[in-house]
Amino acid sequence: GEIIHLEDYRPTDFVLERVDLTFELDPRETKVEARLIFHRREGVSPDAPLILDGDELKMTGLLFDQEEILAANYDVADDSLTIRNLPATAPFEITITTEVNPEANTKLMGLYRTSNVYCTQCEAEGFRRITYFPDRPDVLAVYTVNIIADKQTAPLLLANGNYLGGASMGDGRHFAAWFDPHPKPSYLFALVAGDLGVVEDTFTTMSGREVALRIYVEHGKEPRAAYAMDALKRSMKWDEEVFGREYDLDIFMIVAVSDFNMGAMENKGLNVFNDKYVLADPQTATDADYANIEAIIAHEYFHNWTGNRITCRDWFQLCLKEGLTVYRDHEFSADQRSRTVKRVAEVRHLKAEQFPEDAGPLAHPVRPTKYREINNFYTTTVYEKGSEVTRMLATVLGPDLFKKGMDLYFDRHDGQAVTIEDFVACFAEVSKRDMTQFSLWYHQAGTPLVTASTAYDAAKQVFTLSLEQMVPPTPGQSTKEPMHIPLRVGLLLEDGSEAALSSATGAEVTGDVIHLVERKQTVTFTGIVSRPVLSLNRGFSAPINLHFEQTPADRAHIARHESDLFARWQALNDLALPNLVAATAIAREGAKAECDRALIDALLAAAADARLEPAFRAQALALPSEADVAREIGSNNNPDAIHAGRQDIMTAIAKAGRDIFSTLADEMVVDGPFSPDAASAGRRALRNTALSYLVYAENQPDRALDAFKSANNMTDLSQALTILAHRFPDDRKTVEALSAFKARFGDNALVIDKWFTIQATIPGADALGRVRTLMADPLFNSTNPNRVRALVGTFAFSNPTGFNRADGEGYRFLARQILDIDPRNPQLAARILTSMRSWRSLEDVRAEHALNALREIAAAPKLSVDVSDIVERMLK
Ligand code: B3K
Ligand code: ZN
Repeated sequence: GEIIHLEDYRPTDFVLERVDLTFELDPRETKVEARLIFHRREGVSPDAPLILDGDELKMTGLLFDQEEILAANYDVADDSLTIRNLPATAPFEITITTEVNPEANTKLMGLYRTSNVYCTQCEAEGFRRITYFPDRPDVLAVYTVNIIADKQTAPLLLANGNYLGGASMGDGRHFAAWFDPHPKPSYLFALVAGDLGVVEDTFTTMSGREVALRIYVEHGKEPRAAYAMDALKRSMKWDEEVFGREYDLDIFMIVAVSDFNMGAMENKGLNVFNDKYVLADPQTATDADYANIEAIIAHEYFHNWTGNRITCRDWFQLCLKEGLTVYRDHEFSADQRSRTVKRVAEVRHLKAEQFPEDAGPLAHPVRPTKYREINNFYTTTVYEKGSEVTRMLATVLGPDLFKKGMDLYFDRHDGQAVTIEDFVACFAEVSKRDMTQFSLWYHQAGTPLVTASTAYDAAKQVFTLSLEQMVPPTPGQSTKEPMHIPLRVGLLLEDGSEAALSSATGAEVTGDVIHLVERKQTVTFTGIVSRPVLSLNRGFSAPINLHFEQTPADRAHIARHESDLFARWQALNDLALPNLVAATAIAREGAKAECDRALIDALLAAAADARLEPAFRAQALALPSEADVAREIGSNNNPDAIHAGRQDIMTAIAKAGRDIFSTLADEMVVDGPFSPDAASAGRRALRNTALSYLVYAENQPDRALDAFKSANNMTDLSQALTILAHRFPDDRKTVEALSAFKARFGDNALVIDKWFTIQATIPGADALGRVRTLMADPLFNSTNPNRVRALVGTFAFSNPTGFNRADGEGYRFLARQILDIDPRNPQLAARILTSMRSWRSLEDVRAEHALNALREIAAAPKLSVDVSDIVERMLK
């Protein structure tokens, strides 16, 4: 658990030239032989030893150029292997034999077993659990992999690259050999062996090469991989068309497994996926599932260029591949679906996940400078804020220069392991802009706060916009420099037109972008003929918190007239938030809150506006979440009051809009066979939103029950069940619906996860008892990460009133769960524990309980580095 610092980076002493691996697979005693060819790097002292990483390894053999190494010349520990007296210049071969136990590998890092399939996960530091190795991303080598296994139980033998050949061995075993011609770091290594079904297709690349595409799933699940295959082909095409990137092997494979610590992994030519992000059909997958599958298939495929062909020099550069690849998958989804709706979903997600991280004890820069456990830095800051920084780069440069910069990056760094500085330098070079200040986005943590105020002088026809920025202090960074904040703006005039921004002085303006670069800046616009309504941070061009006291009338004007549809959604959100905050205060006093007419009118106008696409209208009607309200209030939070206040506002809107909602519920019925396309999904979303409001207005379950009974797809079915469970948890009809759902889908793990999730998120203090009961259900499985996340994770992350019970039982429960999970699977435990990252913004009584629960975890003996790193940072 040492702290690793960015400034300590230096290249390895030895250059790895080639890797030859042979696996003799066995569920409990797998033999791995690694033949590694090295030479000493020029200029390195001839005395320097070769030091390789290891983790929980048992070494059974060690050779130098096929000869035994004298005991005096090496030291073996379970986390490292040191070899001395190696040649000064000549290349040499080290052969290491290790034995590993895949079945006992519950951490799901390295080589493990899932449903009788051998599979690997090596990022970030899993390869060292397979053999001793220079396990770091700047060590790139060409790999040959031989796999030997029992033919009956493992007819399928896969590794990275192209298939070389294979044969039976006569002893009931067989072998296969794979060769990956592209030099890669060990974290991209993968091996899969077992008995799986396959879906096959082909893709012809832009230069006319035919690539074999294969998706492997459990036997019988092949039909559920069709959508993933379609998404893969669309991703391959899109990356050629938009980024000019072509695939580079003869075959591209995806394997879906049911035990996986995260979403998926971009191993070269052999992606391994959590089956949740591969399998879909109308009866079992929701529209959100389809959208996630499309996005994650694309994300992992896009890594082939942003991550694999060009990789990271060290793990501090993680956002080099992750932030950029998230940006690419966001753009892909925007092109495949609705750009505005996608942007709204992204911003909602960013604010719900990244903003709290950036405002709490786990805040860190997009490019961190130190870590204890790298697995704890696969965060929403590195991924989603990293993507926003890439988006801002495109905004600051404009599309043409951004594309030029990307092309230069691909050209210049193909085959290399590079840094954020290398990446940014490409954009500085093509734009001739000094990117030093912009780069602060990578280095300064915390969400900038921009305060805006305006004045209009009718006589002079002058409009002034005063901007001030402040970046809050974060752990380890008490003072901050002003950032380069690109703000897209619109000046909406009374007659519905927009004022030209070309007259602006006081800031650089390019197109509709104001470049805020000083701590304080005043921008003056002349020739403005009427008082304009300012639409600020259009499209969420910068990931900031904005303080701008705008009248409800101006916000309503934006909500109705902005040409930027994202800004319309933002304005509705800005209208709703003060209502929800006020309602919270009233609920805290035990009274019932009223809702402003301006909000109701604006929401209902959007709901009924047939010119707006249904998916957008659904987003407009989805009020800020309880977590959004908590963030807006900022401190001394009482989740019960937030919940009660929000219920009051929902009910008021529901009653006022009853006719509109009832019309929408009828109009938005989707006829014909199910199709997961964005337009149909949008209609379902709007219909289900309308249904949910109607249930608020009527306050009885019949309508949801009817929807549950008549649903012919999982989106409608799970939405109806959610309404029943959340609104009428103890009603006999709800209990019956829940058991009917369970009986119908009992053999489908991914749907049963939904059954757990729906119940884990039922609001109120009774939730904990329900979660405890569900943990005793035979379908609960504490070793399957998806199941644990569906019940324990969702309860902690997504049930504000249940988890934050005033008596602190929720926190104590979580602490016990973390301590129970940690010895088996530290990554999973550490991730779920981050649900407590905002504990300091709770009111005193809850905060005290949360603190005690965190202390209980911190005091436990034998914590993993993963959990102790998180808990210690949360207590600092
Ligand atoms: N690169 C992987 C994540 C690996 C997480 C390791 N703890 C998936 C992705 O971002 O595409
Ligand atoms: Zn990624």
